[in-house]
Amino acid sequence: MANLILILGDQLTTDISALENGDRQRDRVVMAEVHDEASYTNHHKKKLVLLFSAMRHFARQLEADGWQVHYQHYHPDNEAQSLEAVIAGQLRDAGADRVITTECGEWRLHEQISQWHERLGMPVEIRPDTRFIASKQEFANWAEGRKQLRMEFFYREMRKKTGLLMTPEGKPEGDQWNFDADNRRKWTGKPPAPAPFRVEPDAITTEVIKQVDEYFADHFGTTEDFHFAVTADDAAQALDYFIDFALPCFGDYQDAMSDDEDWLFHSILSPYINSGLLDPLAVCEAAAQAWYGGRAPINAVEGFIRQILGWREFVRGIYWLNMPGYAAENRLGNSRALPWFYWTGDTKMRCMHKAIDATRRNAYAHHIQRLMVTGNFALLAGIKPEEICDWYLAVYADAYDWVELPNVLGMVMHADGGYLGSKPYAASGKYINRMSDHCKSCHYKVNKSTEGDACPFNALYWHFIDRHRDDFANNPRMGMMYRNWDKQKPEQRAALLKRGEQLLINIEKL
Ligand code: FAD
Ligand code: DLZ
Repeated sequence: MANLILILGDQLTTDISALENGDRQRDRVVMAEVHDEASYTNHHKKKLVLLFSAMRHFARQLEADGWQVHYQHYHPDNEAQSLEAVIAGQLRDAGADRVITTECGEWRLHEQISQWHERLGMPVEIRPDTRFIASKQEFANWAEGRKQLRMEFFYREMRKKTGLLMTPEGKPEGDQWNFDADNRRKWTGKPPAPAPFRVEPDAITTEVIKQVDEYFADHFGTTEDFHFAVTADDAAQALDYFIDFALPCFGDYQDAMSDDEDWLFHSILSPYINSGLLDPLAVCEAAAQAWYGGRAPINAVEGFIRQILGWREFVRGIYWLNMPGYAAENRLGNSRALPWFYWTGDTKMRCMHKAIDATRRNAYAHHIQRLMVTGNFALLAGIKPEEICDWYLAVYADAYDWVELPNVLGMVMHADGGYLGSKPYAASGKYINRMSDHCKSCHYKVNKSTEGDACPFNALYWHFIDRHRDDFANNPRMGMMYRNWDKQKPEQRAALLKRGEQLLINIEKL
């Protein structure tokens, strides 16, 4: 019996379950660059280059390993522009009698693939994705009966399960599960941040860049200065580089932002982990070894491992437990359209301009820019969840629905009513000033609230607090905000609300 083995663009892992027990002589691996996947959102040009080039390199590697591979290069005139059409064509061509694939990462495509057996009249075996540390079922078992899900408790289970940063007696290394309180330093230029790891484009990547510039000219971002890794070997070098040069400071400056440095001490590994070029557990193990070897402090290593073992696994669990309903949540009743400056970066708010401009150039912004700048603004301004979610899905090289949606809809927009996070990450300009040097070069004044040149985050923060009193006043973690609001003089409150209203009316001009 001959099988078609479908490998998707984010399944670039040689021991992916779909390839297990495959017959290299008889089975045919199918990989395809198709319009439907390349255009279901306005993917950043660098994400398209990364995926197409990584897919092409991966197909070559499979061939070198003895697999027969059918690979479809992108062309707008191709007849088959969906994965289903490619598979249907290959079934006819190869005379195969079964399709094997690994479960895909997004509900959208999962829905389609789960109907293929009927539509194609052929058995379709969908195997579990074993690259995650917790299976979907394991997460569902953990979540069962809990009204609210908290990452911290799930993370501790994952630490115990993997033994990462655990003593032989079953205690957390350093006697603490979480060193978050030690991860909040402002960065003032020292120690210098390492330049990002670079791989210069080879002939395959150069060809893909030309094609993306030609066929996806209207997509967001730029292909200029493309320097991502596109093979597992190069991604492994990016990991080594991070461990050697950035991990030691990752913890201290995890929440910092800078006017001059796009990447600071972040790993920039998410595009590789999410596409399968790096294994998440191996990444965590490499970080843990750096601590055991005295090459990085515990607040850095624990903080880093928590992001992958904790947050990454947690959001994936939430996604699959709650889709498809989760995507339609809008518990704060937001109705405002996404301002156009999210696509251009053309705003006088320095922090927003910097975060969006870096996003446009790099297909990357670090977590605090995503959460506390572009995310915080969308939360305070009451942007429609589906519009801000689509923006995040489009603009980052690491964006896939399963990870983007819970982060944006749940963590940032609180649109799930607090299911993922116990309180919204709403903050005024004071927070941005504490964690960055943006405010000193901003058109707006962070120490003003109601004047025409006052930082928009300030009045918008209080406007948000006031208009959502019914949603949050009884939240114990928000009580202090309401006490602070109620303590202010009525004239000051009225002036803040008036300024907030004006900002929202003139949102496109900020
Ligand atoms: P580092 O700061 O070096 O962190 C290490 C790793 O931890 C990352 O590579 C990533 O794999 C993981 N990680 C960290 N935080 C999270 C998190 N909250 N959820 C899941 N994994 C996490 N991450 C994505 O991979 N894809 C997305 O589409 C995405 N969208 C986001 C949208 C918003 C609004 C927010 C607040 C966060 C989002 N994140 C997303 C999480 C996080 O911002 C990115 O994983 C991180 O910025 C990637 O850069 P890095 O590799 O340098 O991460
Ligand atoms: C993101 C993406 C893009 C841009 N293009 C392709 C493609 O042409 N072919 C493919 O197989 N996969 C692509 N992907 C990744 C898929 O969209 C991804 O597998 C699903 O969204 C599930 O996570």
